[in-house]
Amino acid sequence: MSDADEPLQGHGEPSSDFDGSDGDDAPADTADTHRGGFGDFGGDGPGLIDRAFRERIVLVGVTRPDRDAAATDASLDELSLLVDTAGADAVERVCQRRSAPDPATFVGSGKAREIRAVAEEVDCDTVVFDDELSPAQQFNLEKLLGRTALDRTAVILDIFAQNASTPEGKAQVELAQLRYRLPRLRGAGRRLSQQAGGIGTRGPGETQLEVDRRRLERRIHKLEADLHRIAGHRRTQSKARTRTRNRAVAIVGYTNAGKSSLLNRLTSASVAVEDRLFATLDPTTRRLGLPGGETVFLTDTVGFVRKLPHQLVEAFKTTLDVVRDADLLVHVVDSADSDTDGSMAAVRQVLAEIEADEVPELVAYNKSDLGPAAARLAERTEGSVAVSAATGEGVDELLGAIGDRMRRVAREVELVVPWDRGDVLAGVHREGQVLDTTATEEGMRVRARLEPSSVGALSRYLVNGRESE
Ligand SMILES: Nc1nc2c(ncn2[C@@H]2O[C@H](COP(=O)(O)OP(=O)(O)OP(=O)(O)O)[C@@H](O)[C@H]2O)c(=O)[nH]1
Ligand SMILES: [Mg+2]
Repeated sequence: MSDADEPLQGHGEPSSDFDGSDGDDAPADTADTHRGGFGDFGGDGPGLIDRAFRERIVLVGVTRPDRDAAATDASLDELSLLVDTAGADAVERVCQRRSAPDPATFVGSGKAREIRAVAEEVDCDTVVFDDELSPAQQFNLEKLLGRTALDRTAVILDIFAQNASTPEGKAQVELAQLRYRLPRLRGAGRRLSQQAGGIGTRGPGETQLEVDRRRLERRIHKLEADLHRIAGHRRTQSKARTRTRNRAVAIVGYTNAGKSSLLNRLTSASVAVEDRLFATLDPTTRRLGLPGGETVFLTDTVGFVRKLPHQLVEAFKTTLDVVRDADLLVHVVDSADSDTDGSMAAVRQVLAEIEADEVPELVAYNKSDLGPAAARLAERTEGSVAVSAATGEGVDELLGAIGDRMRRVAREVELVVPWDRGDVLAGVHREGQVLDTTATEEGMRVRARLEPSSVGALSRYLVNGRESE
């Protein structure tokens, strides 16, 4: 067995390639880390994680001075839903008010003892913290609590792992998991590698930890290369799209807001719709005809959540390129959500992380069939619409709004401005956003974002047939 195929010790091993091999026979090192199936991400064979029983979980939330207890409670409600989606039951919660996290134990050792007592009382297997724990905090807490300590990130990664179905989705999730796991590799470090001195190791004295780390790093590089290749393929497709001059609209929003339902409603797509968090991981694109006769490409993609792990955002960057490169975002908001503002802020934060915050946004308050909230919210927000993906109510208005916005939004064009037309060049700078300039023999070649009215006036300087719809 080559060393790349061999399971890592006690860490529910990632499969090699996309062949579904698993590491179920990895020797457990539960004596050190208490890791059960839930915290293991359970390997990733072709199917979902098989959960023999539902773990009992205690949730821990910390309220910072700038937040109130209600916000912590709301965040724990959501964590409870995440835990449920991951296949476990939240049976108790512990809250704490604290100005700054304790570097060693996050909550402080006194509070940790209290959590341990609660955990013993309710007989729970795992404690989940609502904020990301550093590797050291996680390790120390497991020692203090005598059971697995996880954070919100691990739970979200676990859900993604269960939901990933395509090779790209699986690779992205595995990459995020490995990046999360790499700094947390420990416990086995005191043992010497059984392979020390063998091919692929650095010789006697290398610890199992070092061997594991190098294997993880190698796997991470392989996944990065695979994803890069897939993204390259997608870029070629999107260039083809540019040539056909269709413009792109991306549906974004909080998880479970109804994004896939809306894509299905507007196009003939049949994306799976579920009352479940992160049902969609892979993007789906369909053609959409607008009332004005134009056609755009509409894409539904992965949903966001508060404190979406940065490892996931990073791993899904290539998928999310479609959001960054879109001409318009339709931001779907669940109007039945009790904190629509907070959810929208969380979505916008992720949009900023993937550099899509400059793309114009059209807000669609969905689920208008459930009550008057959607209409009330739409009234409050200029330019937004109320819609029901379930009944079709408001869909015509939404299509009209997308058409209007597409006619107004700036688009990227390429121009060659003759050297004797300094006035035109000045006009481009004044009216649009110049992205790039190159001096050529015929004149200044300019890549710029311009509004359609300016594009019309400059049409004689446009190049590459990218001028009009
Ligand atoms: N009542 C009502 N329910 C809706 C509406 N739109 C979606 N839903 C329900 O909301 C749930 C989530 O819908 P999806 O379309 O899967 O939501 P999503 O935003 O794609 O979710 P993820 O892919 O998991 O992030 C499902 O149970 C849908 O049936 C609506 O307009 N009205
Ligand atoms: Mg979906």
